[in-house]
Amino acid sequence: MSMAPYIPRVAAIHDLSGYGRNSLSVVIPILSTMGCQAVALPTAVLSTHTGGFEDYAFEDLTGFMKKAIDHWMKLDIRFHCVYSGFLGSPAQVELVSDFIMRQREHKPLVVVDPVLADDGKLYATMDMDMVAGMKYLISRADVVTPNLTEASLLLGKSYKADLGEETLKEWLVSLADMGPETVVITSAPISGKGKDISVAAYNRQSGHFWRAPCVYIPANYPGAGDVFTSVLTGSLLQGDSLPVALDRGVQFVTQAIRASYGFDYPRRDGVLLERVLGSLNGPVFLGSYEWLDEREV
Ligand code: PXL
Repeated sequence: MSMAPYIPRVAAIHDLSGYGRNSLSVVIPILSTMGCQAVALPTAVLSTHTGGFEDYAFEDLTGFMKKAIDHWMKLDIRFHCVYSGFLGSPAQVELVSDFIMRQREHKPLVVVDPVLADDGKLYATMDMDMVAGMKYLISRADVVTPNLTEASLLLGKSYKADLGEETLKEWLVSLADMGPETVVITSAPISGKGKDISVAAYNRQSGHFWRAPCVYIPANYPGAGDVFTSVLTGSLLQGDSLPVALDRGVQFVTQAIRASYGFDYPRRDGVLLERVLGSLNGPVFLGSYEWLDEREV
């Protein structure tokens, strides 16, 4: 037996938004708690995230990223996973895509969270060039996790909060047709269930659709999507199946929002991750995922 440790090593390609519980500030603690080595490749540094703060300081790190990737390649560092999120400029798409190709022989799990927008609106630093870049980048991914707004932008469809189950499935399949084997759409409404939302997923190889429903909590916290995708990624790297990984992601985000919602503080400060992080270490109780349907493959 080899004495080298087996710890999944993840290239975590996100920004560092100093004051804010999002991006690397949540990706690193979640992956570490789930037993993965998070190797950070910051895409930009900010004083705060861009959701609800003005006049934030923003430094793009495209030049640094190139040097860091070249250094890692020279050291022959091999990654079990490449996980990208918020990118600072369209030029970074090329760098990340090139890095994925250079790691290909080690067969990393490539997770791309195409961070662009939410609630029908682009984030402050995003534009249609970044949308075009993300369309290209998802073609290199194994797993993608757009929210409903990002899914509409990637597909060039108009954003609609209530799609209906059949259209949601069409969107999942169309995104999979763009390259990724697994597509997860977050914040997808459940038709006929009031304000309840769910996370819906499709795997092209099996033809299965899955859904993990979440009870509605009237609170939108910036960074919740980063929390979800980080738990999903950690879970897949622990060897869980797709529906179990969805379920764990949904349950953890729900728990984090519940731990936060009863307190009076600005939502822009994000969920109280510090209060719930430890539960990622505990035994897994599977709550709620549903098998939706399957397609002929
Ligand atoms: O959580 C996504 C995200 C990541 N990074 C920055 C952001 C946001 C969302 O607003 O502003 C800088």
